[in-house]
Amino acid sequence: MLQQYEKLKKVLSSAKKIVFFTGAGISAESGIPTFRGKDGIWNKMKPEELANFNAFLCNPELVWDWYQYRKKIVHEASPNPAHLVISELQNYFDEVTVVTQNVDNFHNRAGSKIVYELHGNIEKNYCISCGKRHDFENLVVGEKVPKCECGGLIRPDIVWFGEYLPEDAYSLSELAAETCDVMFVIGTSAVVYPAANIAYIAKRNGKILVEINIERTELSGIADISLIGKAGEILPQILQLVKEEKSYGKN
Ligand code: BV8
Ligand code: ZN
Repeated sequence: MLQQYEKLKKVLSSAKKIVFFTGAGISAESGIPTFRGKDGIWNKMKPEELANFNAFLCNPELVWDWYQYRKKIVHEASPNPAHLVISELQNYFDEVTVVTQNVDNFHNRAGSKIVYELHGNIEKNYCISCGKRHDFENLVVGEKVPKCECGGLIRPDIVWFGEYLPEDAYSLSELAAETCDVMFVIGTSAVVYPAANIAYIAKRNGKILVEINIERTELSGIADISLIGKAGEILPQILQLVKEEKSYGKN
């Protein structure tokens, strides 16, 4: 592991643009359950039962309630040291971009400035009829599933299975993967597509891939550096490393 850190220190000393590609594992230490781990939420129910548009049409209350429940967990939790370090690293590199599959809004709450949310954001909603955004205001409360003034059902602004990812977020993420110096892949099983492509795009463009995970994944075989451990413990060590190499403020 020490050798991996030495290698990482060298890579970071000359790096200018960093991308952090994150998944549910980076929020695990905030108390947010992951999807596929042993305590994963997909073990209790199948994605197709809840995280898809048909499920919402068939049973809007069940799906709406599930997201309200997850939003409550997110509101009672906070970004952990992993999110906070990623935000702090913005002071040591020319550009720090976050590409996240998570919908928990923690990277924004931690102060990261460039955040591309490939699967949406649990704080955002829109009307399925007229598309109007309903991020809290003018929700026709009282009814189980809020309705838009036009009468349409309001849904979470989250990308469900079988739905396209937001065009701008995905293309900007591809560009970041093609133009960065180093990509950190943190807390993802890398089984969901097209999001997982982002790591392969970086690799195809000859970027250094650094994986941080508590276990090996589909990506471990192509990672240049693989740090096994909790993101909330490893990221503060990486910040320490950077502070030894770079001074605060744009380098
Ligand atoms: C699409 C939002 C085009 C919902 C999510 C076969 C049939 C049908 C579809 C497909 C298929 N094959 C491929 C597909 C496409 C499908 C897909 O990829 N399915 C997979 C499951 C096989 N993808 C789609 O449907 C996408 N859309 O393809 O559109 C299209 C359009 C029309 C018609 C056809 C195609 C949309 C995918 C988005 C789905 N939405 N979430 C919600 O959140 O409620 S996916 C869900 O998985 C989350 O967003 C999550 O972010 C994402 C990825 O999971 P991870 O983040 O990696 O989390 P996971 O639990 O898996 O892993 C956690 C990791 O952390 C583990 O490795 C663990 O070891 C590690 N860890 C744990 N603790 C720590 C840690 N690491 C570090 N520190 C710790 N402390
Ligand atoms: Zn509407």
